[in-house]
Amino acid sequence: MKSKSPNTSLRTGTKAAEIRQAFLDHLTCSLGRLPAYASAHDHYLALALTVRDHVVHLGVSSFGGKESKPQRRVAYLSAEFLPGPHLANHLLNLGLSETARKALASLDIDLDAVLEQEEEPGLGNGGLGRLASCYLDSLATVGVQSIGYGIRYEFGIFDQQIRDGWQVEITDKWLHGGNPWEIHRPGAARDVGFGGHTESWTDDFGRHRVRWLPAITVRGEAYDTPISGYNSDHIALMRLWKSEATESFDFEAFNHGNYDRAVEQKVDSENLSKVLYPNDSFRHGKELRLKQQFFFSSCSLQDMLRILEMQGAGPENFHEHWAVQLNDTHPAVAVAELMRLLIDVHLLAWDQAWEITRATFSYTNHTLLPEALEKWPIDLFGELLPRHLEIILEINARFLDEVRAAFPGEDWRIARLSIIDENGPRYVRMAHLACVGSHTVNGVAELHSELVKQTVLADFAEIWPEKFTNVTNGVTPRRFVALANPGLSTLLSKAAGKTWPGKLSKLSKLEALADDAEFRAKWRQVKLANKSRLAELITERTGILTDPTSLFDVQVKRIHEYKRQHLNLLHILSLYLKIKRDPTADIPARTFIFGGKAAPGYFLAKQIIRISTAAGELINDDPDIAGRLKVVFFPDFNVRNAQYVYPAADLSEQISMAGMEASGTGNMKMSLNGALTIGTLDGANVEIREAVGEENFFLFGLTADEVSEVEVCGHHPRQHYESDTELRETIDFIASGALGGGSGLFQPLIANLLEHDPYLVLADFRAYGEAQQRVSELWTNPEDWARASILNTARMGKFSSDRSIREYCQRIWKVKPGKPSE
Ligand code: NBX
Repeated sequence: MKSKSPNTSLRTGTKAAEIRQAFLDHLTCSLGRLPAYASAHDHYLALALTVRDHVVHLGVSSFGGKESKPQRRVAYLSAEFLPGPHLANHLLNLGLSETARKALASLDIDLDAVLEQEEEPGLGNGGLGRLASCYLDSLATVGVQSIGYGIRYEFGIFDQQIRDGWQVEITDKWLHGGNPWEIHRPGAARDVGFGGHTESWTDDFGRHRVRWLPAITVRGEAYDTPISGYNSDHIALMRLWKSEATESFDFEAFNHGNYDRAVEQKVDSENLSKVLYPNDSFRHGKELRLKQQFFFSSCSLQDMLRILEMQGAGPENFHEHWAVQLNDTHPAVAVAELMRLLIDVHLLAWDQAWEITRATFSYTNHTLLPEALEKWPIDLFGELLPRHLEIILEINARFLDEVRAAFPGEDWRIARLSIIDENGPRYVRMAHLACVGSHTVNGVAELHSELVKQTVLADFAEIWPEKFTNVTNGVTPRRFVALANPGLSTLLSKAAGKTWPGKLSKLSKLEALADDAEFRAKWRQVKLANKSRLAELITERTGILTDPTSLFDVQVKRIHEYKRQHLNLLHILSLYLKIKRDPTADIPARTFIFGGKAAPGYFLAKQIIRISTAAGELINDDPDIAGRLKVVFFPDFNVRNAQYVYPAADLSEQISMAGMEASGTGNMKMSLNGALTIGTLDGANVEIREAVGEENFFLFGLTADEVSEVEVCGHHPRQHYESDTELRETIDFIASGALGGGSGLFQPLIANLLEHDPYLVLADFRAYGEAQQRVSELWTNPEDWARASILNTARMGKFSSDRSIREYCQRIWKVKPGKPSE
């Protein structure tokens, strides 16, 4: 039974008349607008402020009360968040969508036009940032007191435009129209030091102490965005830090008449949170990046100590009050910072501080890519954070002493485990720091968690096997089904009851309906409507006409060689050549949809975008093809656009080289929306296939073990080229310049495939083509396809982020959600 809460009336009892009045009040009093002169954007701001009031009310009661025994809270430290537009999501969570629609309609305002006005906060690159936002959604939903800490980048991930077929990056000015969701908290501001030196002193008990005298201090200003939960009285907070210059700075420099220096330092301080690094799979060796990482880690830990003090507890109780999750190694420096705060500032003894630190942190690994593993040159680290380097060296010395004692004479082990990489120029290895400083380390899908233990952290897994675990990622069904796919949602509610968005395993009730022809017809109708909606958007954004009755074959994600968008493109071009050779070839109509951003400096990824736009230019208007194949590059893939794309997918392309994609979450979003997957045994694909049934999943390609074998034995991409006629003709066709731009345009990509092929595109080409053939065959039988589609949705209950969060709560954070599980 649902417990009765004092806030229920706030949600369900709210009338359209109340919303209408609050909206008009905000329009007049908060925005200073006469309703008659208000713009669509003013309408958006006024409704956002109205809804924010409701959410903040819930927040104040869920965080505010004086509890007899405060619960352990969760702090999710993440350099990235990708929440997507807030307004529609809050309305859904609060059960106010229809009430708000009515309220606005009574003023002749269309809610959908208002929702269109919202600018989404693009404070992340891709999967990792979106996962952080799904997790805040679920933390609020299952009822855990939690704060997601991060950086309030002034410029988020760039907006992508396609010009002459190439990606062009445009600055993301997401704050330009004002941000009604955030609340500035001047009282929570914290100062963060950089540079300078350390000195020793002796305390009253004659103990040796160290203090850090930074050369520079930057102020972190706190901005809170409330995150509501579905049908929940809890909210989570997203607390983002903005860097500013401290006044003391300006005064000092001004007083010495050094205006230039004062201005320079002000600019430097403000630059810290200016811009998100736009790379999702490559370490940034830049000093500013390390500054960002330390800045938000330090502000966040100081904030947790401040809250602890308000609760009347001391730093020795830190771990009892806070479970801190490190979202990859980006905030790993927090391990050293918590130690510093405990021993230098709060004067705890080392051993006690270390116990607290290790009981506090846990670390999630999201990648095995060697080029993404963070390491910092020791000199750079020492200059920026001299005290932290001392602490890290001390942590390392003590840790390695323990290893030496346990494994005498095994020096190789010491070198491999050390937090300091000493093979050549010395580096601080952040994954090692995170692992040593955490009680638990997890990967994000079963296969990935195994590979973490066998590869990047193998030496740690050997000495601490119990530290390692898996929590398979999940996605929020609220945003990615209930909001994104209202047609399907209505059908799901009728078939499985209305509670599925909060209890996703209820979808299993659909299974029985897969064999019901009438239900299948409705299912197909919904999909077709979603495809028509996307087709319109595609025409609006690209001018390309697509046929919603064709198979919508979708690959949307960051552009990266390991994700192998070029494998998909080779297949498309091979189909094109087949039809050109034989116009009667039996190939059902398909629309290939790509979307995703390439890191601005990643040349081959940009070539992949260019080749997909070139394929579209070649194929889309070719009279011989007569509309049977279309290729679309959908520009500026982001959370908002994703909500149109996922519901329209028939086929979900999850074709990374096995062992490379840690989990994937787009794979979950599409399968949940009834797409069938064509995929390798990589990341969460393995578990998706297990869940939906192998007969409802198109598997192909080398396994992770086979890939490692090929890597050990060496491989010869040219052999595939030479032995496979279809592959050779396709590659030759690209190399001939037939895609336009001259024969040299795609030479780098072709040369890369033929000479190196690091992600085994050519090795998997044949198996991929055969799997695609099976896709086409099933597609020609719409009833069978619909049955498999229904079973995909029905069996995806496991992949709700609520399930993931409950696992973190139970197995890692040791906190009890307020809402009992299903
Ligand atoms: O994290 C992604 C993985 O590639 C996905 O397989 C996984 O599903 C997802 C969530 O666990 N990793 C990712 O998105 N990484 C980054 O965004 C990233 C950002 C900055 C950076 C390195 C990686 N320096």
